[in-house]
Amino acid sequence: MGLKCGARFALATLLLVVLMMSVPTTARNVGGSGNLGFGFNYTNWAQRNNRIVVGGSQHWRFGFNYTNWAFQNGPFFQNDTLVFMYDPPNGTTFPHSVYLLKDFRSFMTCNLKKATMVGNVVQGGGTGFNFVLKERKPYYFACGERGGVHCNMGLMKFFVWPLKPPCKG
Ligand SMILES: [Cu+2]
Repeated sequence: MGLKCGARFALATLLLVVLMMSVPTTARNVGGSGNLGFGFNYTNWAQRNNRIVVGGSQHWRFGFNYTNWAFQNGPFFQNDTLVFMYDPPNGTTFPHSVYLLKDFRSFMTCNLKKATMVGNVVQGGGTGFNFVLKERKPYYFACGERGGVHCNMGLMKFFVWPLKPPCKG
Protein backbone atom coordinates (compact mmCIF):
# COMPACT_ATOMS: atom_id res chain seq x y z
CA MET A 1 0.00 0.00 0.00
CA GLY A 2 1.37 3.36 -1.00
CA LEU A 3 1.56 6.71 0.67
CA LYS A 4 -1.60 7.90 -0.98
CA CYS A 5 -3.60 5.22 0.76
CA GLY A 6 -2.07 6.07 4.10
CA ALA A 7 -2.81 9.75 3.69
CA ARG A 8 -6.39 9.07 2.74
CA PHE A 9 -6.78 6.84 5.77
CA ALA A 10 -5.37 9.49 8.09
CA LEU A 11 -7.77 12.09 6.72
CA ALA A 12 -10.76 9.80 7.11
CA THR A 13 -9.77 9.03 10.69
CA LEU A 14 -9.43 12.72 11.45
CA LEU A 15 -12.88 13.44 10.02
CA LEU A 16 -14.44 10.74 12.16
CA VAL A 17 -12.70 11.98 15.30
CA VAL A 18 -13.91 15.52 14.62
CA LEU A 19 -17.44 14.21 14.08
CA MET A 20 -17.38 12.29 17.32
CA MET A 21 -16.07 15.32 19.23
CA SER A 22 -19.41 16.93 18.50
CA VAL A 23 -21.20 14.12 20.29
CA PRO A 24 -22.12 15.14 23.84
CA THR A 25 -20.14 13.27 26.48
CA THR A 26 -23.32 11.95 28.02
CA ALA A 27 -24.29 10.34 24.73
CA ARG A 28 -20.83 8.96 24.18
CA ASN A 29 -20.83 7.32 27.58
CA VAL A 30 -24.16 5.58 27.19
CA GLY A 31 -23.43 1.91 27.49
CA GLY A 32 -20.80 2.20 30.15
CA SER A 33 -17.33 1.86 28.74
CA GLY A 34 -17.10 5.31 27.19
CA ASN A 35 -14.48 3.88 24.92
CA LEU A 36 -15.13 4.73 21.33
CA GLY A 37 -12.20 2.74 20.09
CA PHE A 38 -10.62 5.34 17.88
CA GLY A 39 -7.94 2.84 16.95
CA PHE A 40 -9.18 1.31 13.78
CA ASN A 41 -8.52 -2.27 13.03
CA TYR A 42 -5.54 -1.87 10.77
CA THR A 43 -5.66 -5.43 9.50
CA ASN A 44 -8.86 -4.42 7.73
CA TRP A 45 -6.89 -1.97 5.69
CA ALA A 46 -4.67 -4.44 3.90
CA GLN A 47 -6.74 -7.60 4.01
CA ARG A 48 -10.42 -7.37 4.34
CA ASN A 49 -13.50 -9.27 3.59
CA ASN A 50 -15.88 -6.82 1.99
CA ARG A 51 -18.86 -8.60 3.50
CA ILE A 52 -19.26 -7.51 7.11
CA VAL A 53 -21.85 -8.87 9.53
CA VAL A 54 -23.06 -5.93 11.61
CA GLY A 55 -22.28 -6.61 15.27
CA GLY A 56 -20.24 -9.70 14.42
CA SER A 57 -21.45 -12.67 16.45
CA GLN A 58 -23.83 -10.35 18.35
CA HIS A 59 -25.76 -9.66 15.16
CA TRP A 60 -28.32 -6.80 15.42
CA ARG A 61 -29.72 -6.72 18.94
CA PHE A 62 -30.83 -4.46 21.76
CA GLY A 63 -28.09 -3.27 24.10
CA PHE A 64 -24.96 -3.85 22.03
CA ASN A 65 -22.91 -0.73 21.37
CA TYR A 66 -22.87 -0.45 17.57
CA THR A 67 -21.08 2.89 17.60
CA ASN A 68 -18.13 1.18 19.25
CA TRP A 69 -18.49 -1.75 16.92
CA ALA A 70 -18.33 0.49 13.86
CA PHE A 71 -15.20 2.25 15.09
CA GLN A 72 -13.47 -0.96 15.98
CA ASN A 73 -14.34 -2.66 12.71
CA GLY A 74 -13.73 0.21 10.34
CA PRO A 75 -12.74 1.62 8.09
CA PHE A 76 -15.46 0.65 5.63
CA PHE A 77 -15.08 1.07 1.92
CA GLN A 78 -17.34 1.96 -0.95
CA ASN A 79 -19.10 -1.19 -2.20
CA ASP A 80 -18.55 -3.05 1.07
CA THR A 81 -21.59 -5.11 2.01
CA LEU A 82 -23.09 -4.85 5.47
CA VAL A 83 -25.12 -7.88 6.55
CA PHE A 84 -27.88 -7.33 9.10
CA MET A 85 -29.05 -10.38 11.01
CA TYR A 86 -31.84 -10.47 13.60
CA ASP A 87 -34.58 -12.88 14.51
CA PRO A 88 -38.06 -12.23 13.19
CA PRO A 89 -40.61 -11.42 15.90
CA ASN A 90 -41.34 -14.39 18.16
CA GLY A 91 -42.27 -15.04 21.76
CA THR A 92 -38.81 -14.38 23.19
CA THR A 93 -37.12 -11.63 21.20
CA PHE A 94 -38.00 -8.02 20.44
CA PRO A 95 -38.71 -7.19 16.83
CA HIS A 96 -35.97 -5.19 15.15
CA SER A 97 -35.62 -3.37 11.88
CA VAL A 98 -33.09 -1.21 10.06
CA TYR A 99 -33.62 2.38 9.00
CA LEU A 100 -31.42 4.98 7.40
CA LEU A 101 -31.71 8.24 9.27
CA LYS A 102 -31.66 11.47 7.36
CA ASP A 103 -28.65 13.25 8.82
CA PHE A 104 -26.29 13.52 11.77
CA ARG A 105 -28.77 15.51 13.80
CA SER A 106 -31.49 12.89 13.46
CA PHE A 107 -28.85 10.27 14.20
CA MET A 108 -27.95 11.98 17.48
CA THR A 109 -31.57 12.24 18.58
CA CYS A 110 -32.79 8.99 17.04
CA ASN A 111 -35.38 10.94 15.11
CA LEU A 112 -37.09 8.54 12.73
CA LYS A 113 -39.46 11.02 11.13
CA LYS A 114 -37.61 11.32 7.84
CA ALA A 115 -35.94 7.94 7.99
CA THR A 116 -36.08 5.36 5.23
CA MET A 117 -36.66 1.72 6.04
CA VAL A 118 -34.07 -0.61 4.56
CA GLY A 119 -35.05 -3.77 6.42
CA ASN A 120 -38.37 -4.64 8.04
CA VAL A 121 -38.87 -6.82 11.12
CA VAL A 122 -38.65 -10.10 9.21
CA GLN A 123 -35.87 -9.35 6.74
CA GLY A 124 -33.09 -9.99 9.24
CA GLY A 125 -34.08 -13.66 9.63
CA GLY A 126 -31.94 -16.57 8.50
CA THR A 127 -28.82 -15.28 6.82
CA GLY A 128 -30.14 -11.74 7.08
CA PHE A 129 -30.12 -9.16 4.36
CA ASN A 130 -27.39 -7.26 2.59
CA PHE A 131 -26.88 -3.54 2.38
CA VAL A 132 -24.23 -2.35 -0.07
CA LEU A 133 -22.46 0.90 0.76
CA LYS A 134 -22.66 2.18 -2.77
CA GLU A 135 -21.67 5.76 -2.18
CA ARG A 136 -18.97 7.67 -0.38
CA LYS A 137 -21.28 9.50 1.99
CA PRO A 138 -22.27 9.09 5.62
CA TYR A 139 -24.84 6.37 6.28
CA TYR A 140 -26.74 6.65 9.57
CA PHE A 141 -28.24 3.30 10.54
CA ALA A 142 -30.70 2.71 13.36
CA CYS A 143 -33.29 0.25 14.55
CA GLY A 144 -36.69 1.82 14.02
CA GLU A 145 -38.63 -0.12 16.62
CA ARG A 146 -40.46 1.33 19.60
CA GLY A 147 -40.38 4.84 18.20
CA GLY A 148 -36.62 5.17 18.55
CA VAL A 149 -36.25 3.49 21.94
CA HIS A 150 -34.11 0.72 20.47
CA CYS A 151 -31.96 3.39 18.86
CA ASN A 152 -31.62 5.54 21.99
CA MET A 153 -31.74 3.16 24.92
CA GLY A 154 -30.77 0.05 23.02
CA LEU A 155 -27.72 1.62 21.32
CA MET A 156 -28.91 0.18 18.03
CA LYS A 157 -27.36 2.85 15.85
CA PHE A 158 -24.09 3.55 14.11
CA PHE A 159 -22.80 5.48 11.18
CA VAL A 160 -20.26 4.65 8.53
CA TRP A 161 -18.64 6.86 5.94
CA PRO A 162 -17.24 4.55 3.27
CA LEU A 163 -13.85 5.43 1.85
CA LYS A 164 -12.61 5.03 -1.66
CA PRO A 165 -11.63 1.37 -2.01
CA PRO A 166 -8.00 0.73 -1.03
CA CYS A 167 -5.27 0.56 -3.63
CA LYS A 168 -5.14 -2.95 -4.92
CA GLY A 169 -1.81 -4.56 -5.67
CU1 LIG B 1 -34.43 -3.05 17.67
